[in-house]
This record gives sequence, C-alpha cells and structure tokens, in this order.
Amino acid sequence: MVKRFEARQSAADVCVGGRSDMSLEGLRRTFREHVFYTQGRFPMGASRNDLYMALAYTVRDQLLHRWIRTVEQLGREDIKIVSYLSAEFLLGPHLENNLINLGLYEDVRRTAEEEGLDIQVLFDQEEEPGLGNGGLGRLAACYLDSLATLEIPAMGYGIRYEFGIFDQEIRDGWQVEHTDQWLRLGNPWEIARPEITYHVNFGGRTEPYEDEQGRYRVRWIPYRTVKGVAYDTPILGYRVNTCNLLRLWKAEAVESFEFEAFNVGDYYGAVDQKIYSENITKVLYPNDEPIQGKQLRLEQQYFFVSCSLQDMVRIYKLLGGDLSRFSSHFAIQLNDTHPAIGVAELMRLLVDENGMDWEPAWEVTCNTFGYTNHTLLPEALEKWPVDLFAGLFPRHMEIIYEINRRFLDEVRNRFPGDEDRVARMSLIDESGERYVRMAHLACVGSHAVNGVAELHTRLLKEEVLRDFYEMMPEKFNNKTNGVTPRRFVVLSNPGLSRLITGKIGETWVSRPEELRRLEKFVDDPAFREEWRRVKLENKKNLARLIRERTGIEVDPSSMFDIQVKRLHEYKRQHLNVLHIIALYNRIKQDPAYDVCPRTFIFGGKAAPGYFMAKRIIKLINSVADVVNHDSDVNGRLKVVFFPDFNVKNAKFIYPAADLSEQISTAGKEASGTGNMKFSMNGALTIGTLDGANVEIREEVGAENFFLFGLTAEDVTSLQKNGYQPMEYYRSNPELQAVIERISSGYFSNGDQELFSPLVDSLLFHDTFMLLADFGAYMDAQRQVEEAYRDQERWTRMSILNVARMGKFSSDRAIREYCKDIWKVEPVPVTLE
Ligand code: 4GP
Repeated sequence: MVKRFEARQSAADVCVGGRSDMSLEGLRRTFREHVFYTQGRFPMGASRNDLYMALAYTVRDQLLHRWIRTVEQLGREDIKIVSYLSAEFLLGPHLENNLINLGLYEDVRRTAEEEGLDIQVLFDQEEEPGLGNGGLGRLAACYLDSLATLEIPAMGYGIRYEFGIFDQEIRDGWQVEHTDQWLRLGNPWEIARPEITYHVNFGGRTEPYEDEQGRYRVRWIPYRTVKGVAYDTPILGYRVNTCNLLRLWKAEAVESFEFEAFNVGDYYGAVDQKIYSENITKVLYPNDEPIQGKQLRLEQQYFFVSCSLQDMVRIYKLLGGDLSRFSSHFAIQLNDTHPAIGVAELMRLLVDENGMDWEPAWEVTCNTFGYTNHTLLPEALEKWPVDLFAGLFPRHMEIIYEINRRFLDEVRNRFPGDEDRVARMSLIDESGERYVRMAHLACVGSHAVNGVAELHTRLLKEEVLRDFYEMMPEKFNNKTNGVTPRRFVVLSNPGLSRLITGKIGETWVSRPEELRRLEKFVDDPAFREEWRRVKLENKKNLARLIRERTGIEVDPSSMFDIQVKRLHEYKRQHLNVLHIIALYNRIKQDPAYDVCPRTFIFGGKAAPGYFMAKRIIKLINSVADVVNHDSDVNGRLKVVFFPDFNVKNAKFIYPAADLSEQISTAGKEASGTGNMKFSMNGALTIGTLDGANVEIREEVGAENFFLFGLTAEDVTSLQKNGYQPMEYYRSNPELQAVIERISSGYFSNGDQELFSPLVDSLLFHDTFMLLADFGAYMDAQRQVEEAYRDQERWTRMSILNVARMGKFSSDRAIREYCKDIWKVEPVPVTLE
C-alpha cells in the first residue's frame, strides 16, 4: 500500500497550488495558516516569534518543493555529488537570504506590510545558527550557496551543535562569553530525520578473524556506541530550482545501552550514558585554542565524519552502486583537517565492513577525497597524541599505521637514504611525544590538495607541505576563496544593489564579472554623487546600531575605518590601535592638528582562553574611553568596539565601511574573506601583501589600494637574521611616544600592569612584527587621509573597487573546484 502511494506521487502532484503557490494571495493564506495551524495562535495573540516562525514556514514551504525535486535528482546513479565535509557552517540567518534567492523579497515585504507587520522586526527575530568560528565556517556557507546557485548536486555534512559560537558581551571593556542558545525558540529551517541514524563507535579493541573465504580480517569491538541523528536544512540557490541539503548530525544515546543499564537497576548509569552521548554535539569549540588533549573535539570530528560516510555508503548502495566505483558518485572535500580522519574511516568501511581488499579500497579513497588547507600557522596544524587517538579509535590507528607503512615505503623508494625526510613526512610525529599528523593524513589520502589564495598555496608548497609537494606536485593546486554576492551585497547593501542594477541590469548578481561595466560611469559626477549618498545612508544605519549597542555617538560624515574579524595577534588589531594612539598624541601635542575625522570600528571575538587577544579587546575599549571623551579631540576621532560580531551584524558593517583594515603580518593570513566583502561594498583597503589581499590589489589596481609593510619573504628573512623589535622602537620617536602612552597607565587609570603583557611582548618578541611595520603603516594611513579628503577621487576609487571585484565571487571559486578537483557538472532541476 505504502509503495503504491509512493509510486503514484511525484513532487509535482503534491505541490500544485496549495502551499507552494507563489502568488501574493497564496503567500498570505499560507502565512495565516501557519500562524494558526503550526504556531497554534490567532493572529491577535501571536507573539513576534510566532509571526517570524509562521513566515519562516511559509518560505520553507517554497523551498521544500524545490528540495524534494533536487533530492529526486540526487537519487540517480549517473550523477556525481559533491560532499562538503566541514566541522563548521556559519550560515547566518536564513529568512532574508531565501527570500532573495526565491525572488520573493519584495512580494513578501509588501504582503507583510499589508498584514500590518514590519518585516525588519521579523528578520531581527531570527537567531542565526552560529555553527562556526569565522572564516573557515563562513566560507563553507558561501560555498553551499554557490553550489546550489550553479546547480551542482551537493550535500554539506557537519555537526548540529546545540550551542554554537558564544555570544560576546563587552563588560567594563572586557569580553564576557555567554552560551549561544540558538535553538531555544525552535528552528523552523531544519527537518529532523529520526529515521536516518547511524551508530558510531568509540574505544575498545580490535580482533583478527578469518572470513568465509579464509581471508585475514579485523573486527573492532568498541567500548561505547553513540547514535547520530540527521537534521536537514535546505540550501536554495539564487533564482534556480536547485535546493541542496545540509545534513547536520546530532548525537544521542543508543537505546539498547540505556535499557541494559536499567535492567541491572543502574538508573544513574543509564542517564550518564545518555549525557555522555549527547555531550558530543553540545558545543562548538572556539578555535585558536591549543587543541591537543581535547578528547571531546576529536570525538566530535570522528562522530560527524563517520555518520556522513556511512550515509554516503548507504545512499550509494541504495542506488545499486558498486563500491569500487564510489568515487565516481561522490567527491568529498575535507574542509581543513577537522574531517581528515575520514580517510581512515572510509578505508575501514570499505575493507572491514564491506570486504574490499586494501589496494582497491585505497584507490577509491584517494580518488574520493580532496583536502583544503586553511592555515599556515604551525600551531593550528592539527595533531593528536597517539595514545589518545589509539584509545578512542584502535582500528583507525592500525589503518593509519598501515597507510603510513606503505606510504613511507614509497618515500624511501623515491628518496633513498633520506631518513630525515621520512621522519618529516611520516603520518606519525615521533620527535618527542608521538602524534598523529592530520594534515599529512589528509595529503596522503587525497588526490587534490589546495590552498585558499595564490600566496598561501605557494607558501604551502614551499614551506608547510614542501616535502609533499616535492613528492607529488600534481596534487597541489590553488583555489582562491570567494564570497557570495547574494548575502554580502544584495542582502546587506540593497541601496548599492539598486544603484548598480539601475545602471547595468541585475545579471551581475550571478555574473559579477559584469560589474566591470560600472567602470564607464566612473566619470559621471551624478553617479558618483549617488554612490556617496548610498554609502552615507549605510553609515547612518550603522551609526544608529552603534548608538543602540554601545551608547557611542558617531558622525556618519567621518571616515568609517573598520576592522572586523577574529581577534588574533597575527591579524594585528593592535597595530591599528597604535595608529589611533599616534593620531591622538598628535592632537594632544597640538589641539589644532588638522586630523581627518575618523571613526575606528572594531569587532570580533577572542577565543575564551586566548589571553593576549582578550587583552587587545580591553586595550581597544580603554583607548576608546579616553579618546571619545577627550575635549581636545572634540569628536574628531571616535573608537568603537562593536560587540558580538556575527553574520547578522556583519550585514550592517561591511556596507558602511570607507576603509577596510587588512593588516595581518605577511605570510600569516591564508586568504581572508572579509577583505573581499568590504571591497565588494565599496570600501578601500589598507593592507599588507598577505593572503588574498595580493590578488585583490592586482584586480582593483595598485592605485586603488593602500599597500604597506613587509612581504612574506621580508618577514622570513628578518626572522632568520634575528629580528630585534627594539631597534625599530629606538629609531622611531613617534612609536616610542605611543608605547609610552600605553605603558604609563594613561589608558588604564594609572595601572601600569594591565597592558604590560602586550607592551612587553611587542618590545621583546614581537612575533608578528608590528614594530617593523609601524612606520610604513603610518605612511599608508597618511595617504588614506589625503585620498579621503578628495571625495571625488575617493569615490572613483570606490567605484573601481566594486567594478573589479568579480573574481572574488564564490561562484568563480566553486566553478574551479568543480572543474579541477571534483569533476562535476551542473544538473538543472525542473519543477515538473
Ligand atoms: C581561515 C583563515 O584564517 C582565513 O585566512 C581564510 O580566509 C579562511 O579560513 C577561509 O579559507 N581559517 C579559519 C580556521 O577560520 O579556523 O582555521
């Protein structure tokens, strides 16, 4: 009976009319129905959240139709699917983005208005899923958007953290963390799939045995088993019917374990088991913390990777696929090393669970995986103590040893007698305590390895992964990051989008190369005037928000100089602060000093355990307190720390920037993506030759970019020759005065201890070479000031930045991944 029902129904049958009706009347009716039937309210009694939920469900109904059709397509054996494995997806609010992609934004805004609702208030009601730390997680979200927009069959796989990245409050200038309770009021965008579950094992031991054909086999007898349950979120592309799937896993207890404990009367034991299991997906780890020894994090990684791979194997078998051809159906991308254990897990699934021999299984594995590296910082390269790893995953440890044994044989073959190289390349670090090197596992088990900007990829080849590059250069390729113009221009900057569309039509949204056509309007004074008007409006919006969140009044006609990103010493927010203090000192020395009025805006979270980063936040706020209230400054400089920078707030920040601060130490920032978001919104960049800044400058033209500072090569050679920060300090009186301001306690009510860790670190170590770059940075800032004073010139530069940023659309990046790494083609989805 059930089967017959299934056979007769196609998506089109179910979806004609009814809730997928896109007419205004249809939307209004569906919305009212959801208020009543889903939320259980009369319109009069509906809370803001009820109304938001009802609207979200109304929009989701539109997605489901497309989603079901897309999933039907995925069920074809001849189609290759991209599977993006990422421990983080920093999606941002769904509602507005989905409306834009559906092309329903205006209709729904008007309908809401007619119902007496302010749509902005409903947008504000949405809690964003903060399932990521920063760049890496947001990149994954942009890539999902582009995959769907380009009609590529794809799934995202990750973790459904109950608590995402913490909420940041600034109290007395310090960062205070609060748990992020994004699921508190329900999540209308996900669909629980309690029927899609997998068991994931931990601990225990392995045992050899002979199978029916007398072959040597190994089985894993685990100590514990946890259940993963799928939660699916639809990801719709821009103005297409492709609606892909983001499948996030939640950990639950396996019932049988509970019952066993119950049966022996161990009630608390049963509950413990439940708590233990559920812990695995409780909370996202803030990055930038030393990860070694964080057992739970390793458990999280394995948990989601195992669920995801089991899911793919199940899907493939369902289609009748032969596992020896698995890689022709799935292209799996490892977003950094967090899912790298997948290499060993796929081997285990193929060999142990599906009886494949090692060699063909290894071939499948290598053909399936690609690996993206996101960092050059040695301390961020994941490695796990062998004892911890083997304790949790005894079978994977054996598999990794076997992979390593075979791999090191190859190394010895290629480089006879070079045992140093063998030790360097081994999957096991044996230089002291023994570690499993996850990046090495990812390199060996993937057919493609990529960095995220040209400079980054070059440095990977030359330094971090040099041995691997020498042995297998064909694996290495660059994929410069990109960001989605839908969220970061259309949604965030409607004023600018309208202005652009008015001039060149709206095709730029999916083909941003076409923004080039704006160049011919750069000489049109009326266009430039309009351009400035839009920027000013955006700055007024941000000014309002700043007043609301911090109480600080800022002047929208001043230059908005913005640095928002995670707090990290290598990103050098404190170099920015040194510049502010230098300007302040000039004013104090001569109150008539002609400073260009500026509002310095900072935002970003520090990892809770990162002492220096938290101190930098305190410094920013302390400097803000003094500068903002000094009558000599008289409002010409303002400093703001915008609390709780996240995707939702970002919407107001990027479009309001005049100047974008991209000032990391050269060779440290893999790519950066904020740099792209700013520039696409018409901000000019002051930056070092680091990450994607290099390519941005190439695209927009050196004359439209404020470059300063050491190159990556300079940094390396300075380090080699014994960098002495003190020399720079001694030879620069302005720098001395700046440091003196801080260390004297001027910003800390006379407390000379508060910032001494920062000052000492700069004077005696300065790992990130702020002092070496300070002079050049000051000069570049002077050029910024000069340019800004000439508003016509500035506007031209701003227009040219936007016109030439097409390359940095995530659509371009995803096209490259599809062609060079995944070998996949678009599969258009029709609604009939
Ligand atoms: C970040 C990198 O630091 C950043 O340069 C890059 O743009 C971004 O990944 C996306 O590729 N890394 C992380 C991380 O966010 O957690 O390692």
